Amino acid sequence: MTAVRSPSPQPAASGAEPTRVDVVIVGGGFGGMYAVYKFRELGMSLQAFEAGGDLGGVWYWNRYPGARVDLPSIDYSYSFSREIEQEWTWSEQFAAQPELLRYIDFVATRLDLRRHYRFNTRINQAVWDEARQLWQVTTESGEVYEAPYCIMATGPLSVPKKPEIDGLERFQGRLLHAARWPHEPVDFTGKRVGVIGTGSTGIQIVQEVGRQAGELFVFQRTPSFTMPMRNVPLEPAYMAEVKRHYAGIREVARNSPIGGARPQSTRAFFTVTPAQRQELLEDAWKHGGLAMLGTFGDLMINEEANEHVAEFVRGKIDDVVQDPDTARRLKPQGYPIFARRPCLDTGYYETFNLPNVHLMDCLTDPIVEATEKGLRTASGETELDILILATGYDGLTGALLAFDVQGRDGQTVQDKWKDGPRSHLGIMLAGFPNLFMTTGPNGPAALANIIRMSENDVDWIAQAILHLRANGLGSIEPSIDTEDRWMDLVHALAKPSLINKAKTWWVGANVEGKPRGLTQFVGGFMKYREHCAAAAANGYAGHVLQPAREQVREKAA
Ligand code: NA7
Repeated sequence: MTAVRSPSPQPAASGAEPTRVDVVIVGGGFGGMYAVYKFRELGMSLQAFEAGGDLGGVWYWNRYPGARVDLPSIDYSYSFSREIEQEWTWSEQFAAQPELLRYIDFVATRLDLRRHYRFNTRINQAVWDEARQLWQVTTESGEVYEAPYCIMATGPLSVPKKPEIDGLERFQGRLLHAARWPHEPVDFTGKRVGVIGTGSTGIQIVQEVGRQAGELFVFQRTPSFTMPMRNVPLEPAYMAEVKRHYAGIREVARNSPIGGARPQSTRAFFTVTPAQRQELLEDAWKHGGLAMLGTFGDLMINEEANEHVAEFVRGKIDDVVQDPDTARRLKPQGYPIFARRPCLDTGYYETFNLPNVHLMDCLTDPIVEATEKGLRTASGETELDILILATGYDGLTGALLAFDVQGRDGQTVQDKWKDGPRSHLGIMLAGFPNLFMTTGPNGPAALANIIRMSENDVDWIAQAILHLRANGLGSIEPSIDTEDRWMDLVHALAKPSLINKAKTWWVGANVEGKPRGLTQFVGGFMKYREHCAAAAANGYAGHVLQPAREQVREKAA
């Protein structure tokens, strides 16, 4: 693993000449970090930007108590470097946020990635200059960078959703957003704490803060299905074994629907007897993690089968939660299990047996407004010292739509996506030459291991750019026809999926005014990889490739 040392460009001061590089990379999460490494190894000059103060993306921001990855750490880690795989040792099956940040720091330090970044720097605008075949990228403070290639590694979960709760500015206690958590520890001892939101984030917070706070009020609108994580420490002998077999583990991950190993079956639910089903579900429950999702092959298309599994989980809530009324309110109803992101917990339902933890059912008693002292619901005011918003993200499209991105003829992404996101593979957009996304909104980003996807996408982008440079080409973009065909496939696969039956960020239902619909590729990560490979075959047939204009060729020479 040798780093090719290319000089880091100095920023052009406002009003000064633009700084010219080969590649601009926006984002310092897993996708951006790998892109920086990859393009540096290819000998290209680059400049990367990150709005946060350091690398880590969502793991930099989400420092709330209990933050933890819900895929096994061994899968949720880079595979591109054998050295990193061998040198890094995970301590838990599902790593907590501090360990993930340590891993990110280890990778960044080992590969000397930080010197390519400008931190605390937001990009405002990216404009394609057709005559010069390059992107002009402008920072918030007006510095301009120019590059033939621009990579938006901005992630599917980087823009916190604005809560639609009136009066939050009036609240005199401490207001915290899970996705903008302070770097110093927050002391909940003896405090009256409110949490709004019971998705993956809210569940992780509740199970942790419920054991610390004086009183915890959980404002739940839609209950989620959550299953036991059954996290365990990874013993040295086990990790040694993993390190010996990483190549095989990666192979399994790359050829699996979610980009990671988990039990899975093609067996249809009603092909086995009720007793066998019960046994399989019990086994999966005991196994923990996402095993339940893999018990049967038809859970996301057969509503009746899905309902049986949902009822099994509801039964588990009854087994744990002592107060029957609380148990009833915690039970998700009216949408299929796994149609919202399945959550993994460690004692979440048990938390509601603690005398200081109160479930506030916003379905029957909706939040009206925040007040100086706390939160007012239809039935009255709850006084709080700390209010935590675990209200989610403007997912998948929010990050790119936050920029002013202008493609050919001044077309904006806002205009292109006014009826919902459209792209080819979630990587490229017709009309936006040489603009690349990693883990974009029409790939499997929300449904698969984001690190496997980031590696796949960055490798695809690198291959495309190398193809341009090797063939005297100045730009690449999918043809409208290619983009249309990809979107037709995405929609056709999504149509029978039960995911459409829940109101979630996966279908854009959590943000007011956002176009609704499942725009994710639900065909599985392994199939997605096949489509990516096919798109690159035959000299990128299906793409519009423009010859390089003179000055671009000179620069590349
Ligand atoms: P999610 O899964 O979008 O959950 C957000 C939660 O916040 C959800 O329970 C929402 O209820 C609730 N919410 C949002 N706005 C409100 C208002 N105004 N009032 C009451 N409740 C509200 O976000 P997470 O951060 O938990 O998880 C995001 C992803 O991170 C997750 O899918 C994993 O991939 C990791 P609602 O469902 O809208 O009724």
